[in-house]
Amino acid sequence: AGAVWIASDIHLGPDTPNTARAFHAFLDKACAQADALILCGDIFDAWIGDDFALASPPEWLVHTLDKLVHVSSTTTLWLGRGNRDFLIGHALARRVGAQLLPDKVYLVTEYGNVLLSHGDEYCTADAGYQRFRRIVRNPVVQKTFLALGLKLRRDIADWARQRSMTANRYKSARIMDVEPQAIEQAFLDYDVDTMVHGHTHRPATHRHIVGGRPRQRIVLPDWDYDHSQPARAGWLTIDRNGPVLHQQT
Ligand code: OKV
Ligand code: MN
Repeated sequence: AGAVWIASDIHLGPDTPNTARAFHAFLDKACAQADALILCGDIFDAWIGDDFALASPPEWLVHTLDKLVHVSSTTTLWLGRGNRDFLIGHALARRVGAQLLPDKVYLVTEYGNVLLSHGDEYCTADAGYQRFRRIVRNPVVQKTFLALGLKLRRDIADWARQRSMTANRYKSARIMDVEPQAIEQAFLDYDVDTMVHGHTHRPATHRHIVGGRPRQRIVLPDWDYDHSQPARAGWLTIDRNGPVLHQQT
């Protein structure tokens, strides 16, 4: 009892049927064993508004929505937004019976206090991304985007994805990872010994000494059963004995 399960970066979309299947199997297991399930961002590879998804959900999405409804009927479901599905809103949360999480979550567990987030906010060395983030997170910009027709929203999303792929080709691994200074500051600001995030797709448990105290930062893996060989997936469980990172490769 008292187990929290956490996963992120599943990146579901129209061309990830195998990842969806693996994720649905994970949801069944979480239903049976977790007291709460937290999905902390990028469950979807793109999200251009709840209205698009809910009015007449595409085939690939229907099954996932039903699964999430089933999960929330059995266990507490929390939904966080990532850098890709940052437009997820209360309509989707209501549709699947989940609660929306704020950007940073101070999670009180039987094991101790944990700072949980998607993780992109710590990638402060990536100036191009942080600029994109500031723009698309502006409420006025979001409201304007959501008022556009579906076709135009799709075209803008395609354009943004193309642009991002081109830009990322010239970014080093260090720039695309979290910035150590931003991590240290978060440990101090939130006064926690454990941080959990996803986003970087570099699963690990990092040991840090910050403010003279040992701390740990657990990075969740991304999921891919469609484009990667071998397939990858994973999640974190936290109960009174502490966090355990479960990895499937
Ligand atoms: C999400 C990312 C595409 C990274 C655009 C205002 C704009 C929202 C949007 C468009 C894109 C989400 C909603 C997507 C994340 C990308 C490419 C790179 C690094 C505006 C509000 F443009 F009008 F200002 N978007 N989509 N990227 O396709 O899901 O995170 S998306
Ligand atoms: Mn991400």
